[in-house]
Amino acid sequence: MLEGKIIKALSGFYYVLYDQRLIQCRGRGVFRKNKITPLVGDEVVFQAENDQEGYILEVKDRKNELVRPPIANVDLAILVFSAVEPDFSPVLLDRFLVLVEFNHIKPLICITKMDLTNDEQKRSIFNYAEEYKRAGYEVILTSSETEAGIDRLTPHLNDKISVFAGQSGVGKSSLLNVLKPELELKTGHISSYLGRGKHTTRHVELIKIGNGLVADTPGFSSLDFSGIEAEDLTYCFPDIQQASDLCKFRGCLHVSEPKCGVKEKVEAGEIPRYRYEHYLDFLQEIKDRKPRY
Ligand SMILES: Nc1nc2c(ncn2[C@@H]2O[C@H](COP(=O)(O)OP(=O)(O)OP(=O)(O)O)[C@@H](O)[C@H]2O)c(=O)[nH]1
Ligand SMILES: [Mg+2]
Ligand SMILES: [Zn+2]
Repeated sequence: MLEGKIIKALSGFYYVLYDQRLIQCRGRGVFRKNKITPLVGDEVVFQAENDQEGYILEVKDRKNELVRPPIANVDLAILVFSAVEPDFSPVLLDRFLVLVEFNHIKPLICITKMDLTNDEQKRSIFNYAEEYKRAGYEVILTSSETEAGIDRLTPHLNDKISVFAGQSGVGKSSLLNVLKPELELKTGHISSYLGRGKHTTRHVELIKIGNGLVADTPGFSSLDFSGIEAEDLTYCFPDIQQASDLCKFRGCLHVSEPKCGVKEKVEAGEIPRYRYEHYLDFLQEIKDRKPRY
């Protein structure tokens, strides 16, 4: 029995990376045994029938599992935002950060298209970058046009499964093309027409970039907070979580409770007010959510 990682799933076959080779496997036994459908990213135990084919016997415990796109064991989410075209959106960034933290994935903030910014826009982005670093995040500023900052991005991919996430048109495919020119991914409007709106059943595949594996489809195609409860939200904001140690009441939601450490840090300017406001907006969104049956 051997162990490997599924890097592609297509028409009933799972392609398991083992010792630099791809073994085409069937899921025989797995479904009946532990009722688990193998996913791209899974660590599996398999039996080889020869050096090209085999069958999967067991799926190892997952550290996380994304639904759309279906990938397991994602280590890093590269949250791609453009500085301009479209303008940088802190509220959308905070939304992605919550989803990523909730799924126990490490986020990396990448703000790209820096070549298109004027001085004032640069200052604003530098300022945001500082604030997000202070909140505990890693931030990298890049341009796919000039390739500035790309060398700082590459080492983060090593020895991990990564997904790129971000709204349409921010420059995800352009970044991947710079990281791996052989990919020749379509950029501009074409990819949006092909990839968005309809439930495409196209397969997910992990591609090798440097020493890491990167999903070829954008992570987090749904941005709603289903599954996240009001009490979870504090833990999805590392800066708010840290400040909450100082809250007088356990279970403080930092809204109107007295002696709230979070509100004190906001007043003192140590937590940016917009982060706190996004927290409140998201909390309200969760509270307003209709129960689903
Ligand atoms: N000047 C400049 N243009 C960029 C940069 N990155 C991307 N673009 C342009 O922005 C547009 C959108 O880039 P894409 O890479 O296709 O964006 P995407 O995030 O993959 O978009 P979807 O596939 O729709 O999700 C294209 O016209 C790119 O040429 C950059 O760093 N600088
Ligand atoms: Mg794209
Ligand atoms: Zn509080």
